[in-house]
This record gives sequence, C-alpha cells and structure tokens, in this order.
Amino acid sequence: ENAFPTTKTKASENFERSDWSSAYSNVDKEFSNFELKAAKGAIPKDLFGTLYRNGPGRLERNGQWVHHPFDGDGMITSLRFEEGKANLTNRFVRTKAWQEEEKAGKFIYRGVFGTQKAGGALSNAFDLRLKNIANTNVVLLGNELLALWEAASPYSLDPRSLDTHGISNLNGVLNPGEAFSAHPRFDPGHNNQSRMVTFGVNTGPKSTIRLMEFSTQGDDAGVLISNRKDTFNGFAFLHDFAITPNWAVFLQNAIDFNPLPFIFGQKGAAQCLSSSKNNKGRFLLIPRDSGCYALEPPRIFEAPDGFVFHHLNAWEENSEVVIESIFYNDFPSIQPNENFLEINFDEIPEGILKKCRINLLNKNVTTEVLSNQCCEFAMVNPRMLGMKARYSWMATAQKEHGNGPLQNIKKFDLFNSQKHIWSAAPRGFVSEPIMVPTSSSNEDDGWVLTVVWNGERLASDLVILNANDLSEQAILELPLAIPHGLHGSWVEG
Ligand code: 3ON
Ligand code: FE
Repeated sequence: ENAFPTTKTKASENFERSDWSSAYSNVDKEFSNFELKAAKGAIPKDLFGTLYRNGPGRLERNGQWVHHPFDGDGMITSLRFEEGKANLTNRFVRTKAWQEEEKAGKFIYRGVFGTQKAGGALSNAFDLRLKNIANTNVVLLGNELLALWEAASPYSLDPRSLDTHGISNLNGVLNPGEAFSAHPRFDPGHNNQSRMVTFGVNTGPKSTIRLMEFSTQGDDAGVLISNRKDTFNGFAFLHDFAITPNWAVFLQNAIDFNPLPFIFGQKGAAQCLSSSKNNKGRFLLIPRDSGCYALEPPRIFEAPDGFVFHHLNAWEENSEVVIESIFYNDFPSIQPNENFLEINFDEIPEGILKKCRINLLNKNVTTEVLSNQCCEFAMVNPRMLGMKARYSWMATAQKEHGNGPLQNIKKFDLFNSQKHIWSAAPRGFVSEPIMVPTSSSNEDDGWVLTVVWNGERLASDLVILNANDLSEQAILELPLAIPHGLHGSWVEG
C-alpha cells in the first residue's frame, strides 16, 4: 500500500522527505485489545485511562490520492493504560461515505479540501454534498465516544470496542446535519461544575454561533445545560475557540468565501477560503451562562492581522481577557495545482504562538509574540484551562526558525520563556502531545503522550514523556502505521 509518490529532499531540509511522506499510506489493519510492550522504559503504573486519537486513515482509493490529507476518512486509535500495561484498538469510523466508498472501491464524494471525483469539473459541478469524514477529533461525552468533523454532526462510537453506532444528535440537541465543532473545551469546574463547552457555526453573509454547554459528571453526563445563539456579520470560519470562567472567546478570521469554484466543480469548499483584503479579523466574546455577563450581548474587538486555527488558552486578569493563539500570516491552503506531498515548507507560513490582551474597558487589544519557533497543537494542564497557566506543551519544528514538519515536543514556560525539548528528529515526526496530569498539585507533574511516526520502522510509536522535563519514560512500538494525525483526548479511568 505504500505507493506514495516519492518526493525529493530539498537542500534546506534537515530531514529526509521520504521519512516524512512515508506516513501517508492507507491504514490496512484493525486491531482489538492488542497488547503492547515497552520497547524502551516502562509504562507508568499509575497511568490509568485511555488515550483516543483521530486522524485520516484512508488516503487513496483505486489509485487516486486525496488532494489533502485532511480529506482522509477518520480512523480512531485507542490506547488503554492500566497497571503498567497497555493495549491498542483501532477502527475506521463507519461513516455513510466510508461505507459507500468501500463498496464502490473508489471516491464517490468530493472532499472539502479538494479531493474530486474522477471525471473532471463536469462530474463534480453542482455536487454540493459535504462528505462527513469524522476525522478531526475524538472525545467522550456521557457514554458516547464522539468522532468529530466540524461541518456536520458527530458520529457516536462505543468507547471500548470503537464500533460505530452512527450519527448522533446528542439526545435531540442537534438538528439533522447540524454543524458541531471538533474543538470542545473541557471546563474543569470554573463555576462549580465541570462541563464540556462547545459550539457549531452556521456560515453565510451573516454567521450564527450556537454555544452549548454539556454536563460531564454524574447521572446527567451528556445532558445539555446551556444553549445560546448569537449572529455576527460576515463569514465566520471558526475551527477552535477558548473559554474563561465568564467568556467563550472566538477569533473570527479575516476570511472571504467565494463558493463559485466549488459549485462549478473546480475546487473543494475549503479551497474557496482566502485572506480578506477588505475585512479585519475580530475577537468575538460570548458570555457564558454560568458567568457574570450571562444576560449581556456578545462583545466585539479588533484582532491583529493573521490567521488562527488553534488557541492554547485564555483567562481573565483584571479588566482584560487574555488569549494565547497560534497565528499564521496567511491562510495556508493547498490549491488544485499543488501536490501536498511536494509542499515546500519554506513557502508556506508557519504557526507562531502569540498572546493578545483584550481590554474590556477601553477596547484596546495588544499582541505579543511568545516564541518564534514554528509550532502547532499546544495545550496547558487541563486543570488550568481557562485560568492563567504557567506551562504549555506543544509540537514544534526541529529548527528554531522557519517552517518545517513537526519533529519536537516542547514544554514552554509562559512566564519566562524557558523550554525543554524532546526531539524525534531526524527520522521521527510527532503528533499532538496530550498532557496527562497526576494528582499532584504541581502544574507540570504528569506525563505527555504523543504518537510518533517512526520513519525508520515505517510504523508509529507511542512515546511517554515526563511532563516536567520531557525525559523519556517509555516508548511503545505500535503494530500500526498511522498517518500524520489531527486531535485526540485523554479519558481517565
Ligand atoms: O461554510 C463552510 C464552513 C465550514 C466549517 C465552509 C467549509 C465547508 C470549508 C467548512 C468546513 C471546514 C472543515 C471541514 C474544516 C476541517 C479542518 C480540519 C480537518 C483540520 C484543520 C487543521 C488545522 C491545522 C492548523 C493543522 C495543522 C497540522 C500540522 C501543522 C501538522 O500536520
Ligand atoms: Fe484543530
């Protein structure tokens, strides 16, 4: 299956292109409770719970490659830890489209990021269905394991077997086909109760954000306890958001959406997004129902230039809301004439971690660069979410400056910029690190779990690091080759 097009390493690159691109192949196995052995170190005895990962698992059908890996069908991996042992289960999400395409043996839907059906523009024109591939994140809500894709409703899976139950409307909360973000935020209990806070966007010339809060504990886990809708001017591409005790914080990027090339079969819907020359980005602050502004309308502030997918964290400090986000200086898209395996890292913008202070009183917004090293997939200790956290963990490029594939895990001290690095270079490529805290009250006590593409073994490893200094705790060689993935979560117990 490893028939990926070979790509040449460029002179400026300190990794082998083939090591990076070899991760892009179809996942061809599904395991149930496969027992893992530590190839190095030992699995911590008190690591008790499950790491769930989601990402594209099917990238080619009938010789045709997806145009962009984000068009690949969602494949869930679970790694369950208990008493120093670990086992792996993995399943494709049995989406409607995956089932139909498995049967047909070829792509019969268009992908949002530019994958087209065979036959050119003519056979793609006016096919405006969005293929829900459930590939972006996976979280537990009540007794449903949800595979998320932001432009449609979640798929519900069995948390242990990973069997797909089907599309879920969350006990009647969602209307048929309603969009549901792939970036829920887990409020550790700011206002007396832990919750899952999330949203869905209905886009258009005006965009409506539906903010939802679900209970996550006790008998009513999974029950909707708060719900509000606010409408804003302009097209709103909102991939992620942040929460504080009183606010849900969004950055509405300065983006235009011209759907004509999508309608006429030339481009995928997401390829029709571009940086706007006329509009400025804006912060949208929506009051949370549990907070002190609950009955007020949203507040809007000007955002700095740049494009944001992901936020690290946000908190409130005196009369300011402070948010840390990963900024790109342009919208990074892969156009129809480009091959994702041949992208020139030097030519695409890199993610830069910045901090914006939004003053609620005088409406001033100030921006500060926190680090110039290319990064993605950043998180704080989940107990610190929505509060002023000192430590963060993220994936970074191997080099100090400029763009490159993610090869390092970095622990970054947000107070004094000190850092620790664990590197998978030259032949390894990291994915999103998940910080799992221990019961200790030290913010940086715990482990960091990350799935690493091992270019030497042509398979994936699970790497367990100590969260405080990123020293290696254990490396587990997985029986699977998992393509570079997206998001996941840790479920305790
Ligand atoms: O009106 C529609 C609104 C909407 C939500 C237009 C639309 C169809 C384009 C749309 C759909 C958006 C979707 C499906 C977005 C999916 C995003 C996704 C799967 C992933 C995004 C990842 C972002 C980043 C920055 C990942 C970085 C990864 C690395 C640097 C490492 O590989
Ligand atoms: Fe994301």
